[in-house]
Amino acid sequence: MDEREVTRRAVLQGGAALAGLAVFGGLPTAALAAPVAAGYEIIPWLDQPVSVPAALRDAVGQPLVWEEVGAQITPSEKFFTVKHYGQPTIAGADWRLDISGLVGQPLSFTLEQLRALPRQEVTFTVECSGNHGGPLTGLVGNATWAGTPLAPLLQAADPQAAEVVFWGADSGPGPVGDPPAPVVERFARGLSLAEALGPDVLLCYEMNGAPLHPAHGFPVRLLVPGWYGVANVKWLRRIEVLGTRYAGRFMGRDYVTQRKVVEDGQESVRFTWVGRALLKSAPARVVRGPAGYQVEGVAWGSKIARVEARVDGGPWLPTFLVAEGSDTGYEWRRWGFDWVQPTAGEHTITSRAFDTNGRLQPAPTDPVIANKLTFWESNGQITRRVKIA
Ligand SMILES: Nc1nc2c(c(=O)[nH]1)N[C@H]1C(S)=C(S)[C@@H](COP(=O)(O)O)O[C@H]1N2
Ligand SMILES: [Mo]
Repeated sequence: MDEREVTRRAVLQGGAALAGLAVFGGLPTAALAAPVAAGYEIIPWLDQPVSVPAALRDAVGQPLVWEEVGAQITPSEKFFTVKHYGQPTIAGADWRLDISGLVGQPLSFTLEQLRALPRQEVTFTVECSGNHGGPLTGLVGNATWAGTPLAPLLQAADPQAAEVVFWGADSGPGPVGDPPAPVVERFARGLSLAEALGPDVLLCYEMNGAPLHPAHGFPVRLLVPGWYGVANVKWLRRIEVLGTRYAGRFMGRDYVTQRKVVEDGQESVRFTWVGRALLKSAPARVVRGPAGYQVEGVAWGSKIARVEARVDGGPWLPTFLVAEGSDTGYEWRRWGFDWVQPTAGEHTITSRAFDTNGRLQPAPTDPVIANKLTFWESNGQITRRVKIA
């Protein structure tokens, strides 16, 4: 590969992309030091996301600015937040995590006790399942999370049933009855015991090397790598083993996908709750350098095998994957391609990801997307618009 190509690819490498050296050869250190090196310019998308609608402003904060995606890790202060019931104030010293319900041995932990237990890290791309479904498009970010594995603690509590509910400290109006009764509902999500015992499930107290920020769940949140954001309960207060399936708001009323299906010749609607993350990719930005244009993006939600992109609805082109990050399938892979001599004017860029199981990110016309009646789990292929001067 010629030197200009190396330099252009170096832009995509962003910050400390040392793993990339093996793939792309000796990158100039200057290019590694900054997300966009001197002489490079980001071309903003024409289709800029709408600002967070007033009705959602209490719940949704700081969506990702796609043009800023120039490194593997999303800085914590730029990481999106979702708070359905506001942000509870919790003093770390007073906080306790209880494991209770149908257990042989109820347990209770202080923050200090959890921090003294074996520490495990995972880099995981958290995406809200509402991302790209409605007007919002930046509800995704990649961070390195640390905590202690849940499985040994849950096992020590000797669970006697198969449903595990994770209760947050936050609560809001519980819509029971008409008119609603004056009661509140706590934020909670359920997992099966088998899911909760997964080796990567963490009681997480750290994000990108610092204690969890209050917005991200201080002192402790559940971290369930491979699942949509809603499973990752913040401000965790209690883990309860139940003898029945839990059907709170965020399992049975909200975060429920409705899809048209045809069964026995009859069209009907099927309701499924949002659970595991789905394969997805998105173009992130177009960069112009001295040697030409490069399109950069990310792909996540599964182990990424490859990503293809197309310009103006033309043939699908291969992209290169940046050799950075873990291969757990939990964190996004950055990809890019050299956009050779684009003509002046408006263009569209579309991407599609393939995972290592041979699955393909669905097109918007795929029935799995097209037959959806709700906006959750919108992992269809994304097209952005850009104008080349
Ligand atoms: N206790 C509690 N946990 C929660 C939520 C919440 O409102 N309350 N929102 C969930 C949703 S819908 C998402 S997408 C993620 C977002 O995590 P973040 O705010 O750290 O980015 O947190 C999840 N955990
Ligand atoms: Mo979410």
